Amino acid sequence: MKKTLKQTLFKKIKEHRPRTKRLLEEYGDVVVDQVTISQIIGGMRGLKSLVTDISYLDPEEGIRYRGFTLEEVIEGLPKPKGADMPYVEGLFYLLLTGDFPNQEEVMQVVDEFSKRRIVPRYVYEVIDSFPCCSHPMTIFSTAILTLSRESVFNRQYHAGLNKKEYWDATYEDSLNLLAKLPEIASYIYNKLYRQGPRIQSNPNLDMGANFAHMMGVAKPYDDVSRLHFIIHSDHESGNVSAHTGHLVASSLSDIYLSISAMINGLAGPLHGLANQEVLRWLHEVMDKMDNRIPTKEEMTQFVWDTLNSGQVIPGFGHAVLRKTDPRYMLQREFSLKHLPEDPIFKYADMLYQVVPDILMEHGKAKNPWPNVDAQSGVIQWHYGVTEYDFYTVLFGIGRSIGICANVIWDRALGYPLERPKSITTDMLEKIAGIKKMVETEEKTTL
Ligand code: AMX
Repeated sequence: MKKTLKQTLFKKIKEHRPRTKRLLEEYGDVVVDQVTISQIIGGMRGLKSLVTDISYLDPEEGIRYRGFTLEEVIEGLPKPKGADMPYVEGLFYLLLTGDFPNQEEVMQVVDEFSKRRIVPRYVYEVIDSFPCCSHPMTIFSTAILTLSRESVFNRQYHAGLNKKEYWDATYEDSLNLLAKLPEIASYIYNKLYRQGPRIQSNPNLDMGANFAHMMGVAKPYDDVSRLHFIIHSDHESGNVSAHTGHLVASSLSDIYLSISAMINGLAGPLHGLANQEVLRWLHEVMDKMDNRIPTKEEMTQFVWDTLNSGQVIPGFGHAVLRKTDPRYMLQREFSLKHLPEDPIFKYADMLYQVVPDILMEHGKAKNPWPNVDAQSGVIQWHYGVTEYDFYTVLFGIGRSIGICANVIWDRALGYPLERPKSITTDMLEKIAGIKKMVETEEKTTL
């Protein structure tokens, strides 16, 4: 009998624990980085102060999951029969263990997800009770929060759980939650935008196919969903959603509280919400153009108008990346294959041609190239999911997979409560030697 994911994971955890222990006990004083005033005031950019083995973001290359590029991940993971994109459940296996699962191993995870997918009725009641015009991310976050009462971790913790077992209960919570996310998200979608009867899930389908089925969207939306969830799952630890998930979980809040919190971070326009902002912005342009494809000059003018009115161009720039996001490129390749003639794709592609040069001339953004959000909504739109307020929920399903994997490992390795130190502006001025200079200046003036 093949080992289960949980058994394989436990073996990896036991192998890894001594590495963390040795680093802490024997090399704890080794200096990794130093911090500047601009990093302290400027959102800690580039400060090496977190650890994760699930993924690493190279500024010049883009994301690698467990050391593998996205192309290698998509190539190496098992795929459902007839699909171009792999099982999302297989990605979860890879993120947790660092190993590509074989067909039998991935099917065990598919089966686990299927068994845990039923959402308690009270969650639907909470969703139904939301006032109209609530943003789907607010509803999604609340629905997840509501599930906290199911937490295995909470139950076991209050009964007296050994620290070494924290990861196990968190693993159970994570699977229970991840399996339910497509059900919750598609319910929110149907409630907000379709008002028809809910499409029941099909326990024989994998996560991507089941989501497409519940959304009521035909093939290849199953592959679109798999691709979307896989490429959005992790982007190392420092981005707002990943960091929030880790931070909240570090106080031993359960996975539901942690994932709900990370969803709230993802809902900001500088982070995950940028994917809906791209579509909103493109539609403003389309309206102004009476749906005609603008010339390069016209599009250039729209971009400058947005910049000159003090707004950012959504879908461009990145806090870490310094080249075109490989997640953008993968989606562009998909679009070139499946929807090259779609007008929205043509609009988005024109942005790709004009925005980088403009941002360079504008001279502010450190990275003028497109990020993941510049393309993801275009694909959704093409397949009929045109309610762009919903796009960040899709991002949230994917991102939850990576954060759950991270939190399970955080607990397995006993990472403590996160608690950096803050100082005051007075103290910073003192460190910079500014206060003394200002006092001297004042005396001179007097
Ligand atoms: N359009 C206009 N100005 C931009 C810009 C863009 N796309 N990207 C960066 N800038 C500006 C910043 O606002 C900042 O201006 P300021 O000095 O007046 O404050 C300046 O360029 C320097 O910023 P930076 O160091 O290059 O970026 P950052 O690390 O501060 O921010 C990000 C990164 C993503 C928030 C920023 O590039 C941005 O706002 N992009 C548009 C929104 C977006 O696409 N977000 C999604 C990112 C990916 C994700 O998380 N899903």
